[in-house]
Amino acid sequence: MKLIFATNNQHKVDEIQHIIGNTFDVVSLKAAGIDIDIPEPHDTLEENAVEKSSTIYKLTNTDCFSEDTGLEVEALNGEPGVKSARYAGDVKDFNKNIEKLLLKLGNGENRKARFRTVISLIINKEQYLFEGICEGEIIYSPKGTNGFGYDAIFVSSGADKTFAEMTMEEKNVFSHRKKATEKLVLFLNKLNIR
Ligand code: ITT
Ligand code: NA
Repeated sequence: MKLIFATNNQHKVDEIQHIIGNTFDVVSLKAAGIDIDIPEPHDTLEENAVEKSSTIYKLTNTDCFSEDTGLEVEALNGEPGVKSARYAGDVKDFNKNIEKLLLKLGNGENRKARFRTVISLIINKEQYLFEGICEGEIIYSPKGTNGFGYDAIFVSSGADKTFAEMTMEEKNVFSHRKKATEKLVLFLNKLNIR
């Protein structure tokens, strides 16, 4: 079955398609021919995820899901959190976001951080949320070139390298997105949707 994934981030599409395998065909907005900058005006990942899925549902009248992800750094009171995409300014610039975060953390000893993904699914006119958390820490300077966003400065608990030094398969062993997506798949399987 086809499921529209209300995102403009191709990295997310690739990761989630890889986790889901071939049970579901994940169709990005681009692949569905939908060119829209979805608003994310809220203060929580949950509300923004719902906003994205309901925007696309209203537009297409088709079952769909979305996700909002944030990096929550303990010593920064949970920042950048919901502001992760545009932490350093209006344009989504990963390098500037990383630079700002490292500057704010300085040499601070508490490097604890977590990625949190919230998936919003709309199916049979009902809306559901699934959460995935990956605990870890922020290193002192970027390492690796794979992945996207903050991957180069984040080392997951239980790992010995950054997400940007991992293949997608390796990242998917630990990742927030993987945990949230597994819950989504379990739920769809229970509904007997395939
Ligand atoms: P959509 O809203 O179109 O889905 P986006 O890139 O704007 O895509 P978010 O609003 O969820 O996504 O922004 C979260 C930001 O957090 C994202 O732009 C990345 O910079 C970062 N991010 C999300 N997932 C990440 C991951 O797995 N690894 C590293 N950084 C990540
Ligand atoms: Na976004």
